[in-house]
Order: sequence, then C-alpha cells, then structure tokens
Amino acid sequence: MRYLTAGESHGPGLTVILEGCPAGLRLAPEDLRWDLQRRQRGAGRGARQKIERDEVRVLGGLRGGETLGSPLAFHIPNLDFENWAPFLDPWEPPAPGKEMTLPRPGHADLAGCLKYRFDDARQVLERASARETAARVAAGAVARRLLWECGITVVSCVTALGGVESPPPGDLRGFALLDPELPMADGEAAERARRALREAAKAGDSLGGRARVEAHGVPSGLGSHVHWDRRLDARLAFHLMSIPSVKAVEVGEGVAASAKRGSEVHDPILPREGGGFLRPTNRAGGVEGGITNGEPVVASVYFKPLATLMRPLESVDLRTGLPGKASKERSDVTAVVPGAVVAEAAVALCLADALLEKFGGDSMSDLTAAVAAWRKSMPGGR
Ligand code: EPS
Repeated sequence: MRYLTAGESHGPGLTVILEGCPAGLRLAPEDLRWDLQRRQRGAGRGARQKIERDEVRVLGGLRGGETLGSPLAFHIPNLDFENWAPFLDPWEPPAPGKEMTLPRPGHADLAGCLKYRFDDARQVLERASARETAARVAAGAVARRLLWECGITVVSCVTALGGVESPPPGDLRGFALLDPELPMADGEAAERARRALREAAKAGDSLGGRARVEAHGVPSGLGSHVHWDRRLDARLAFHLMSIPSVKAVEVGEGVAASAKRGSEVHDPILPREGGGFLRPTNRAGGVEGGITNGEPVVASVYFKPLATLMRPLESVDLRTGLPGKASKERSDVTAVVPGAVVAEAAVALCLADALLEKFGGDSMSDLTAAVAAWRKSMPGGR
C-alpha cells in the first residue's frame, strides 16, 4: 500500500492518492473526519485551524462506502485559498506582497531555495508546510480502518511538551480518557505544559516535545531480518521521521536502552499458559530483528520546536545578502499535539503496507481470513 500527496498550504487544496487498498473495505465519512478533526485541534494550534474544515471530497476508489480495490483519491480544499488566490494562482504570475526573502532558521526555506535556485522562500514553504499532513492523515484514516478489520488498533498520547514529561498511561487503549486537546496522562503535567505553552507564545517562541504511538493486536511476522529495507523498525522510522518537525524516532525503549545493560533491556521469553510465549516486558517495542513478535508495536517521535518564531532569529536576505531578522509566518506554538495524530497515521500506513506484504489479499475478506489463519497457526493462537 503506497500513497502520494500533492498541494501547497495556501493553494486550492491537498490531494492524496492511496494505492493498494483491498476491495471491500467499508469506509464512512466519519472515519476520515474523526482523524482530520483531531489533527486540527490541540493545544498550541494557530489561527489557520479556525479557517479550515479539512473535509474530504472523494474523487475515486470508493462506491457505496466500500473500496473497489482501485486507487483511492481524496481532495481536501484549502478554505484559506480564497484569501491567497492572487498569490497562489496556478496560471497567473503571483501578485506582489507575499515574497519571503529572509529564510527562517529551522524550516526548509534556505535549504530549499539553495536546492531549487529560488530567491523567494515562499516557493519552498508552501509545500514544506505541515499543512501537507492533512493529506497524510486522510490516507492514514483508511489504513487505520483496514487494520481495525484485522484486529489492530493504533493509539497515541503526548509524553513530553516543552520539557514537561508525562509518562504514558498503563494501557494507552484507554486513550479516549485523555483530553484530546492535550492528551497527556498526567493531569498535573498537562497543566504545567499549558503554562509553558502560554509563556512561549507570550515570548514569541515555540516548543517541541515527544509523542508515543502504540499499535495493539499486531500479528507476529511483519517485516523481516533478511534485508535492510524489510526491517519493520527501519520502515517505521522512515515513515515517522518524514513528518515535518520530527528530529528523532525510537522504537520501544530506544534511547534509554542504549544506556543500560542487556540483562536490563531484553525481554525474557516465558511459556504462556495455554501455549505460546509470554513476554513480561516489551522494551523492544514489539519488534525484534526487524520483525514483529506479537507484542504491541511502540514508537516515540521527538518534535523540534516550530521553526516560525514571532521573535525571529538572525537571517540573511536572499536577494540583498544583507543581515536581518527571519521572516514571520502565521504559525502554531507547538506541533506535538497534532503531530501525535500524524504519527498515528504514519504508523498505520506503515503497518498496513507490511500486513498486505505478508498476507496479500485483493479483498478484505481474503485479507482478514489470511490474518486469522496465521494467528490460529501461531503458538498459543496469537
Ligand atoms: C498547518 C498549516 C499552516 C501552519 C502550520 C500547520 O498554515 P498557515 O501557514 O497558513 O498558518 O499553521 O504549519 C506550520 C506551523 C509549519 O511550520 O509548517 C496545518 O494545517 O497543520
């Protein structure tokens, strides 16, 4: 299962094509709407989200709420385009007034202008904007439904924001208990994080943080050790690292495990009552040797503080070469809360692809039958 997205932040809209989804997957508008609305909400979100509705127009691949097996094509109109039409017209030269010649440190502005030989960073930022993640979340919502039909659920929470830590709840599947506006399991930490957000906003600054994604019910056997690009942890890292603002990814205990001894890290293997294997801990995050072992797949993503600062850093004008303060664009204070939703989509798309790679299935009935037969064949029927 693969997907392509297109569209710029202030252009007519975002388009996503998802190819490889089996026929017979039932989809309803709320399946897409739920994730897209979650992505728009969240502490630290900026003014843009008050303009957008992020509704999906289906352009292909679906009939009567059921996939046809052909590519799914979605379009998400940018309501803000009506304010930007003169500057983002596909045919007419852009009206003056929205050039960005003082690149923002940390964004794609300077590197993108060097690469594509632009002297206006707007040519870069329109596509580099995290706005594109709306398209990825729409595709991820389909992957989530496919996984759900195979007994797999994907959930997330925020485990750090602006340096305030909040350990995940015991079982993240109760995530609905968390406040969707700031899904941190520790209420006191959430209050401190909200205070940190207010202080950062007042100071014209931005915050980063960390989100944790868990996929429960993942069958063993996804991914493989036989070749570098089949290792599932490598593929998870690729999908997650490609989210704007993500600067680090870990699977399982990841970074913390690197400072411990093996005897404190590796998950013992015990006999399970009724057959199969019991893993008293899951520090590996459900992946060993690049292959899922039947435990929950756990990944964490680290978001840098957003690059757009209302009290900007030093920059250099691309046209005059003169020093100056970096340009300012409307922005959020942090990307972590919507980022957690985007990370769920990335994990869902990665796992759906690995699931189809192993079990195939032109139709959902073939896929679910193959997954059920596999689970039944595993020791302990898991
Ligand atoms: C975003 C849309 C963008 C930004 C933000 C996320 O819209 P606009 O640029 O019109 O405000 O608000 O993107 C960034 C902060 C960034 O640095 O790319 C969205 O829809 O998620």
